[in-house]
Amino acid sequence: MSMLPILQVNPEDLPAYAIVCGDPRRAELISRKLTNAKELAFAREYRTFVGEYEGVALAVVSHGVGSPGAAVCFEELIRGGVNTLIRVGTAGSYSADHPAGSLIVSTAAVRAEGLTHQLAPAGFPAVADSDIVAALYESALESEGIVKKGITVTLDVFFSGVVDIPHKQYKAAGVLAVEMEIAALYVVASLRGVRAGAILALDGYADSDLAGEYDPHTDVVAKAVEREIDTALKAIVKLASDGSRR
Ligand code: R1X
Repeated sequence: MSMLPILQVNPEDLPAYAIVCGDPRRAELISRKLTNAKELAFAREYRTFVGEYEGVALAVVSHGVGSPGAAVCFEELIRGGVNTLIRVGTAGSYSADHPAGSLIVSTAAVRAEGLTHQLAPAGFPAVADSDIVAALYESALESEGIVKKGITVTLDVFFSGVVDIPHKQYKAAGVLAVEMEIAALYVVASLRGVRAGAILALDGYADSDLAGEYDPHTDVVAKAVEREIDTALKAIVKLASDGSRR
């Protein structure tokens, strides 16, 4: 197969496992935890590394902000042979029960964005792979700090306009956190027959009753990001050692 046109990566260089994250700098940070880490490409917002963690080959790829751009990344990785994708991201919390610095494992995402509605019919679920959820949650419990698993919501909007986003309804329905890419990841993975999951470090509140000034650049958030990266890497090792599930 020829070069993936947007990621600018040769599919032959891609392993089965990938950690995906929004920020190209975070991809580099994660790659430092790998042995034999190698940068394959940095095209637009998509920065691709490969390497090994405890003997398991994986890619680390940044997907940028927002579902349409992120979906381009997910689609090309899957075309290139990746069959297990874990998003390591940040999100805003809906509850003081899980403040900034906590982790959330997303079991499913509300499709409150535009992209997946151009991919799949209304009512199609954006749902995580249950083995990935279990591996992420079990791994997170092995480290100190809050971790919850449940439904998250994926929006297109970051800075609000004049339209009311029904945060109160999402919160009342038990949604844990809001971010901008998971619905795309889960729907693309389902349509293409691969497995996906996501873990989020909370970096503030999405609920206006709780929100102060947004500052994701704190020690608490940095520690949570470090914890979710280690959790995702451990989860990949668990998944790779349990070949019978696949
Ligand atoms: O998913 C959201 C988006 O990628 C979370 O953080 C970014 C915006 O700051």
